[in-house]
Amino acid sequence: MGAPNDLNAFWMPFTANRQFKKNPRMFVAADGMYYTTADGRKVLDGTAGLWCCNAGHNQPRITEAVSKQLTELDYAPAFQMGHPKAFELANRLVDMAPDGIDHVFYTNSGSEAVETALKIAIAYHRAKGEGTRTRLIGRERGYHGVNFGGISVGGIGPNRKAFGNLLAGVDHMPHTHIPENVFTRGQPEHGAYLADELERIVALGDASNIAAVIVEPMAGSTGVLLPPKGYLDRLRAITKKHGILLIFDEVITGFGRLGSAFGATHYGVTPDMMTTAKGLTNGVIPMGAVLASAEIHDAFMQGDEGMIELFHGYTYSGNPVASAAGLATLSTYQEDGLFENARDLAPYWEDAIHALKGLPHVIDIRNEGLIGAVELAPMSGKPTKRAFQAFLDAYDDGLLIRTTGDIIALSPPLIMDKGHIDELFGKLTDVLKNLD
Ligand code: PXG
Repeated sequence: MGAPNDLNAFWMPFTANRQFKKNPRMFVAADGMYYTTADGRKVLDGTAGLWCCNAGHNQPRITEAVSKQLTELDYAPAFQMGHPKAFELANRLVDMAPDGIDHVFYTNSGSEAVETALKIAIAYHRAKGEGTRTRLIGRERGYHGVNFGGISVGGIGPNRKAFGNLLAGVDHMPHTHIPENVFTRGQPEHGAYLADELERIVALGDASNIAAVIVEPMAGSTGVLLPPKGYLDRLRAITKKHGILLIFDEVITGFGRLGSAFGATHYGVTPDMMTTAKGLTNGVIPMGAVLASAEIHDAFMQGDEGMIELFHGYTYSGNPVASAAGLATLSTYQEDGLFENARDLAPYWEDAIHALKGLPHVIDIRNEGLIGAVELAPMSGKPTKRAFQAFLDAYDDGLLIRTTGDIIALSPPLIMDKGHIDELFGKLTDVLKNLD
């Protein structure tokens, strides 16, 4: 048997395991905007954990709600049984969502929300008598979690290459990251025309064979790619014209990241379904949710009322403890005005991040709401190394950032203030100045 503190047994996700275990980085506590490391140092959380702790750490209302729920009702069967908080949370989510999005299907993660939405899309068309609509369309550089559907519609090469045939019947639109838009503040001017690529795919595959298009309104994981002005509207118009469902993957853009409840509300474009997770429970208890239009939901509510309408669900769908965490999280966002805080701070954040222009290796900077990216020129012959070194140096300096390729991504908790922004970019400036 391994000793409790032996690091060997835990096969860590998306981690260079051998490198990590030689020189581990451990957090042992967190409060507000800061983590505490095993050696007692404070680290400013520049990434809200993994883009999920939007209300910061150790939020008393969430902690209390979870503790209380554990003693009141720890678990209730998810199939053919219910408990009040899952219904209450669904109503709260629908109230926050754009008009027309009226139903919630619970999952345990963003990846499962994506699989669920893709399955619902295909089954919806079948329920309407259009069973040939099975093809799915994603986008290059898209991240939709790590399950088979998600990596199939996703567009990140390394996440796909080792895993065989993936799903059949998938096409990809081009990503929206074009050189004309470097150093743009907020939404880029150029690139709405890239949505027209969908017309090309429709012409090749025929709309009668296509179930859905899935995109992140703002592509987070690949390194913060903002939608060009007019792009999402055009995608909405083309999908509608062809009877294709539009799914927004809002796992990162949901719950205030852009200064509004969702990317859909921020950009003023309403999809047919939205996938969420992360900020839904402030990352405290795993939970995801698919938000769907009444039209989709109602297409299933046909026939014998005693029959199960959708053969899909998880043991932990709407788990009571996760539901309690979700309710307390939404109350915290609302009562503390955190989405408004993100919106109010956004101009200060924008100025602070763009002030990094001119530092060594910086080739692009992008931002919106409380999210941002600093793209570095890769070291010759060693992609990802330079940004990862920045990550290690920042951690040593007491700042948590996230890197993907040679892009530094920032997505702090929405409780932050101007002092935290100054601290974050002060530290990052020092790191970038001293980077090889
Ligand atoms: N969709 C989107 C848009 C995401 O960003 C998922 C689905 C999957 O969610 P789960 O809960 O299954 O992980 C995500 C997750 C990063 C990073 O640093 C991004 C994610 C997760 C972990 C790290 O870019 N996105």
